[in-house]
Amino acid sequence: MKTVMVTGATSGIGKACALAFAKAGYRVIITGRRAGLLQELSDWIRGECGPDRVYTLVFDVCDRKGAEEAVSGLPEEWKMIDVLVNNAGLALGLDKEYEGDYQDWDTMIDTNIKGLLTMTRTIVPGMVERNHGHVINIGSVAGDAAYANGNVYCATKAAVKSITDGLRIDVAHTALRVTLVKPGLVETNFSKVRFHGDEKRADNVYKGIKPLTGEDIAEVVVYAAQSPAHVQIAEILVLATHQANGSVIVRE
Ligand code: NDP
Ligand code: 8X3
Repeated sequence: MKTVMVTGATSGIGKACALAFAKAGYRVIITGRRAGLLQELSDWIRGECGPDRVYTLVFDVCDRKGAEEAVSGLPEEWKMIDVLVNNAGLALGLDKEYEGDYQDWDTMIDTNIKGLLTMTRTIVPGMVERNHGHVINIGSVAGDAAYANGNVYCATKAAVKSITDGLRIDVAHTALRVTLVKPGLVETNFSKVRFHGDEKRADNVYKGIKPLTGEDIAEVVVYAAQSPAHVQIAEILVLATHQANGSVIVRE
């Protein structure tokens, strides 16, 4: 049975990926900072899929030492990770670059870029050693081109694109596969987090358009993971039907 690790599995796309992989027969390592939500998800997977199908790790991807210790503390039977889904990430603020908040910038860079790199640096050496593995990074349409007030968030996702392409080059001599999934508007907690808990402002992001769901993205992620070993889905851009790119959204 294959083992997948999903970072940021407490909510949204990560939670949907964890559930989709569990339903597809994988053993799932779920990670995030909120232990209570991971416990609920773990209980559900245990109940529906079996007691040995889920393992929980609580850590912050920005805490490099904590992340490394969490992974190295996995029981032997969970250490051989077949698929790493680097999903944990966030946007904070939607401000003009010359008015942005330093703390928001630091948190986005530390999480979306440095956290993803920490997980890659921690998990991929074992994959290379075993000559087997798949890294699936969650980028964004925001990484294709900057949109108004998106500046630093867009830059972090452009970095995820470069980091993903770089890894694909660096493991091209192995059997590892590297995939970038770039969603457009997905209705999750993303906008609530971006607007620091302002639910009204968050709801407006999805007004007048049918957004994607976490499940829509999870289906694509599982598809990439399950493609034959000689097929490397390098990059997928997934948009809602009335979204054309990061800036063009046609609302009713
Ligand atoms: P959610 O806010 O619903 O989920 C974000 C997840 O990331 C949570 O599980 C959260 O877990 C985790 N996370 C955030 N910071 C950290 C951290 N420091 N350490 C560990 N886990 C962390 O948003 P989405 O599901 O929408 O976002 C998931 C990914 O998808 C992000 O990378 C986002 O940029 C990307 N994305 C989202 C889109 C959208 O429209 N929603 C579109 C394109 C890409 P916890 O708080 O428990 O730690
Ligand atoms: C999330 C999608 O367009 O809100 O990356 O930035 S968007």
